Order: sequence, then structure tokens, then C-alpha cells
Amino acid sequence: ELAYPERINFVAEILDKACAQGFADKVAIRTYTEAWTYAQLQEKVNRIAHVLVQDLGMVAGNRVLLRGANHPMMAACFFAVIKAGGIAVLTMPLLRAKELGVIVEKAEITHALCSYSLHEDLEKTRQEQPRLQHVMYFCGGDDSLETRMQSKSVEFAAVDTAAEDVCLIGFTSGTTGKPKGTMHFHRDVLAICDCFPRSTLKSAVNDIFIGTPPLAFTFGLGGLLLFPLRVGATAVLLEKLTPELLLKAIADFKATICFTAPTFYRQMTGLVSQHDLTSLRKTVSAGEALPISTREAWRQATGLIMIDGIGATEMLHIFISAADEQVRPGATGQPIPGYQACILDEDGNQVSAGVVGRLAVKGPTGCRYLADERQTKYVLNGWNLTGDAYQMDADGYFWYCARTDDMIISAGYNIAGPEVEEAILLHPAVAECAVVGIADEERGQIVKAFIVARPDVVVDDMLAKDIQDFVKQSIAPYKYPRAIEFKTALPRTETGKLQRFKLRVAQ
Ligand code: 3UK
Repeated sequence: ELAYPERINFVAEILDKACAQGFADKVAIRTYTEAWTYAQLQEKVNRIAHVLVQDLGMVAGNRVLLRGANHPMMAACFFAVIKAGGIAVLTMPLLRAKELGVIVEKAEITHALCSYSLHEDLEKTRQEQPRLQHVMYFCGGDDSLETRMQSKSVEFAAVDTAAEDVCLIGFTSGTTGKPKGTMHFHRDVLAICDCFPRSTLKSAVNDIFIGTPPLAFTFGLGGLLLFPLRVGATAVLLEKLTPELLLKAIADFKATICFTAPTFYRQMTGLVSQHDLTSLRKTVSAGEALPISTREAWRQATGLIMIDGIGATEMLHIFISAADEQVRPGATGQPIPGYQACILDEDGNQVSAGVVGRLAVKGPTGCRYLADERQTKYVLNGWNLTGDAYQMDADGYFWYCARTDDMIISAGYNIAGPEVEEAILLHPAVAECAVVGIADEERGQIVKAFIVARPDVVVDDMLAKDIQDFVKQSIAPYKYPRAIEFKTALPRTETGKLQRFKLRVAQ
């Protein structure tokens, strides 16, 4: 069903086409201070492409590091690199010199466009990585990209690329281990725009997209930039969002579609009544499992049925999801049209409904690791293993259990940490929690919960005992947390994922 020509440059297909097909004067990207129409965005993209080619000597196939917070210039640089035939490598704003160095080396990066506010770490990386020769800064600095752009032509014909040329390398957020580079083709970018947004989100030209994930995270890249531009809609790009500021921005921009992680929705729920959210039509949660209590509290506060979806950097975007009346609280959903999913045992055989196993998916996008031996471990006959333990019910709905390496084995029982977290989150004194297995002589592992209490709650042994009793009432008693530690915050990645491994090593 998704057929693209053999030769295509997705930037021409998305941006140039939008301009040619009547959206030239529509606002493509907004912030509190700027509003760029599709034509203005295209003009900037073209000028940046000329700077890359003429001033920085970029040729097709060069890998270009991009570094900056969510901002229209980041978006323009991303499109410019790819329009000129380069390969974009978006990096998380919080990465430090050493982490950037690993990426520069691994992805053989020769060029970088970077927000001036983040220049210090990039300059350090550059000193240690001679291959990174050409660096230019935007939004500040001397001899900036913007200065160079001024003298350049506003016309730039997209470099003729194959649908199966790599155009972007996404690095995994790395909840454990070394970051993996995942390669994606021009046609993969079009495929994600034509799958989830059409089947599940049903986004259209009048939508206004908003949310928190960084553009360097493919969840944000798709949801906050590619999906809106594919349909002629408007993208709102904001940096430094807090739950309060996101709610305010939804009201200020009359946003209709919001993308963020479960923890952000939990934090926003209590603040909803102070804001006008009547514009909001769809709210998408991804990155981590969505607890039923989070979904339900959000529905009571806003009247909206949350769209949960599992995606992965390896798959580029969401591949299992459900919306509206299709939603089954607790389940992630069903494979979105175009994708297939199944559950495999350790030997790679399919298991029956209701049995927990390894999630495998197949579809128009898939895992292509950059120089990584894990390619043959995680991709079997076109099926991608995501590293998640899941089960499928008799109706083909997929239910998340845990990351495969987060399953806890205690006294012979298999316990999924997120299930215990979900039970704990229902306790009125609890704001956030993380459950891990810690070594125990007698039981192998015991279940331990790290809990952030709500403000104004007295934290003591009585509360811990009360939470333990509470959990035993709602799930099998052998799953209750034998150990509880209260904390003021939990370790999370920039993408909102719990870093359970950090809590385990802290023991
Ligand atoms: C976990 C979920 C339960 C799961 C991502 C949407 O998260 C994204 O990519 P990453 O590579 O991580 C992938 C892993 O995260 N996960 C994501 N969503 C869910 N677990 N329910 C969910 N709804 O372990 C998965 O394997 O950082 C999400 C779109 C693009 C993305 N890259």
C-alpha cells in the first residue's frame, strides 16, 4: 500500500510539495516569537543547503551532526542537510563532549551545525576528533550560519537520492549500555508519516502539534515536525517546557495534538483546571508504559482518551497503538496498519495468546544498526526484536510487561516491575515510582520500590507499610515490594524514561 518512487528525496516530497500544493503562505513552524510559513521555511532550508555545499564543502553521503534544543533553526538545518544529500545525525542537547565523541567516531561525522548556546561541549569534542572538520553555529556566535545564509540563493533543487539511501542516523537514548546508531532511509521517513498519523491520529491540515520530546528523539522528530508538515499542519516548537508551561502553551497556541511521555501527563493532570484546553483533540503518550491510573486521571481531568503507542528508535516511530473506542486500558493496542507483531519464546517460536514472551515486529521501517554486532541478535528474518517482554490476548491486543532485562525473578516467580509500579501509583500518597529487582541471598532477587511521595505527605515507615499492604490488596501478594526507599526524584533520560539500571547499581 505504501509505494514510493525508487528515487525520492523526502524533503522535496514533504516540504517542496507542500509549498507547490497551496501551503506556501501557511504557518509551518511557530514559537512564542516566530512564525515561519512553509515558503519561509523552504527558503531558509535552501539557503542553509547552499552554505553546507559551498562554504562547508559538504557532499552527498557526508554525515552531519545537529545539536540544539527544539527550535525552527534545528528543523531547517535538519531538512537542509538531507535536501543536499547528506545524512543527519540529531543529538540530544544534554549530551556532553565525551558522549558526542562516541557518536562522531561511530557515525564518521565530518560536519556539524550547532546552536551557539551548546558550543562548549562541541568544541571539546572537535579538539579530540580531527575528522569533525567543519562546524558552524546558529542562534548566536561570530560568523554564524545566519550571516552566511544572507548571501545565498533561495533556490536549491533537492539532490536526487534513492528511496533507499540512508538520510538519518538516530542514536538510541541508552537506558542501558552503549548507544546504538540506527539508520533510516528516505522512504522510512515517508512511511512513518503515512502510517500512525493516518490510521490512529487522523491528523489533518488544521491541526496544531505541540509537545516535549526533543527533535533528536525520533518520537519528537516525527510527532513535532514530520507529521505536521506532511499534512500541511502547524508545528509548535518550544524549549525548556515544564508541565505548567506545556499546559499554558497548549492554551496559548490552541494546540490540537500533544505528544509527551506518561510522567509528564501525570504531572500535568493536577494542573489542568487552571488552563483552557478546549482546543486539544488528541493526546499521545509514548516512551514508557502508560499506567491505567494515568490514563484514567487524564480522562477525568480533560475528557480525552489518551492514545498510547509503543515506538522505538530502531523502528523510527510508533508501530502498536490504539485510539478512541479501540482503546483497551492497560494494553498498548494493536499493530498499526502496515505493521505486524507477534510474541516469540527464547528459541524464536511463536507462543500462544496470554503467554509472556519477546515482542517481534515487522513493517515498512525496521532496525538497521550502524556497525553493530547486535544487528544479527535483534533482527531475525525481517522481524525486529525490540527487547520488550509482552503478551498478546485472544483479540490480538498487545500488553506490555517490562523490558526483557527488567523482569524480576524472585523465589522462582517472574515479576514485571511496571506491573508493581502501576499498583503502587494508585496509592494516594505516591507521585512517581520505580521498581527493580535487587540481589537477595534467600530469594535470588527481591522486589524493591523507589518512591517519590506527593508534596505534603509525611514520609515514614508507616507510609511504607501502608503502601505494601495496599499493593497486596490489588495484585498477587508475592509481587509486593519487600523493600521501599523514598526519594525526592527518580533518574530519567532526557526522553522521560526511567533509568532502572541506575537504581540497581545504587544498591
Ligand atoms: C519503550 C514503551 C511501553 C519500549 C520511541 C515513540 O521510546 C521510543 O524509542 P526508544 O528507542 O525506546 C524504545 C523502547 O521504549 N516504550 C516506548 N513506548 C512505549 N513501552 N509502552 C509504550 N507506549 O521498551 C521500547 O522498546 O527511546 C517512542 C516513537 C519513537 C520512539 N523512538
